Amino acid sequence: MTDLVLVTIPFSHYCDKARWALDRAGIPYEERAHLPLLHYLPARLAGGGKTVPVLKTPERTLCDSTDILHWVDARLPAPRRLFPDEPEARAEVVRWEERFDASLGPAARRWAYGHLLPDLENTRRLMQQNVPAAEALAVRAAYPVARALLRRGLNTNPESCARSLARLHELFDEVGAAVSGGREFLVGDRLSAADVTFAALAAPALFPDRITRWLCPRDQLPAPMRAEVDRFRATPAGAYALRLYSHHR
Ligand SMILES: N[C@@H](CCC(=O)N[C@@H](CS)C(=O)NCC(=O)O)C(=O)O
Repeated sequence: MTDLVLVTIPFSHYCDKARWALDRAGIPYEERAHLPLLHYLPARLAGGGKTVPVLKTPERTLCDSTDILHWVDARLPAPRRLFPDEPEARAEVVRWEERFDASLGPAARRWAYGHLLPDLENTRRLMQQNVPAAEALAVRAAYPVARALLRRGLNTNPESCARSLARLHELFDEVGAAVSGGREFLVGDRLSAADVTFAALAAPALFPDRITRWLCPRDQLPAPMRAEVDRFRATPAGAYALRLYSHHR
C-alpha cells in the first residue's frame, strides 16, 4: 500500500527517468500508465498538466521529471543523492540535465516515433502493453487513428526525423568526449542526475535490454532502425549509457 501515484505513458523516456529515481531510492509508488492523449485526463485528475510523468504525493503534485528527482533526493541521505551538495559539481549536473531535457529527450522521441509509427505490428503491440485493458482494446481497433494523431502531435516527417538523428549524434559525440578515458560518470565519481537523465532520455536510441518491459526488445525493431540503434550502442556515449543501465538501474 502506498500513497504515491505516478501517472505515466509507460514507454515514455521522461517517465522512465522518474521511475529510475524512485526505484533506486526504494520508494514504493503505484504507477497508472496510459496511452498518449488518453493520459490527459488522469494527469489532470492527479493535479498535473499536459505532460507526464506526474507524481501525486500527499502534500503536492509534481509535474516534471526533474522536480520528481529533486523530491526523491530530499528523502535520501547526502551520499545517495542525484544532485551533489558541492556547488560546482551541482551546477555542472544541472547544466547537463537541463541540456538533455531540452534537447536529447525531444530528439530521441521524434526519431524513434518516426521509425516505429509505420511499423504497425510492433508498435501496436508496444502500445497495448502495461495500459488498462480498454485502452489496449482501443489501440488495437483504431491504431491508424492513433498513429495519425501522434504523427501530427510530434511532427514526424522525414526531414524532422533526419534533423533529430543529426542532433542525437551531436549529443552522443559530446557526451562520448566527456566520458572518454573510461569515466563511469559524467560529473565526479558517483551517479548523478546527469547520468540518469542521459541514459533514460537516450533509451529510444539504445533500446536497453534492462527495460524491455517498457520498450520493445532491440531484436524486434525494424531493420533500418535496428542498424542505427546498433551504431548508437557502439559509440562511447552509448556504451556508457548501457553500463549505467546494467549497473545502476
Ligand atoms: N519537461 C517534462 C517533459 C515531459 C514530456 O515531454 N512528456 C511527454 C511524454 S515523453 C508527454 O507527456 N507528452 C504529452 C504531450 O505533450 O501532450 C518532464 O521532464 O517531465
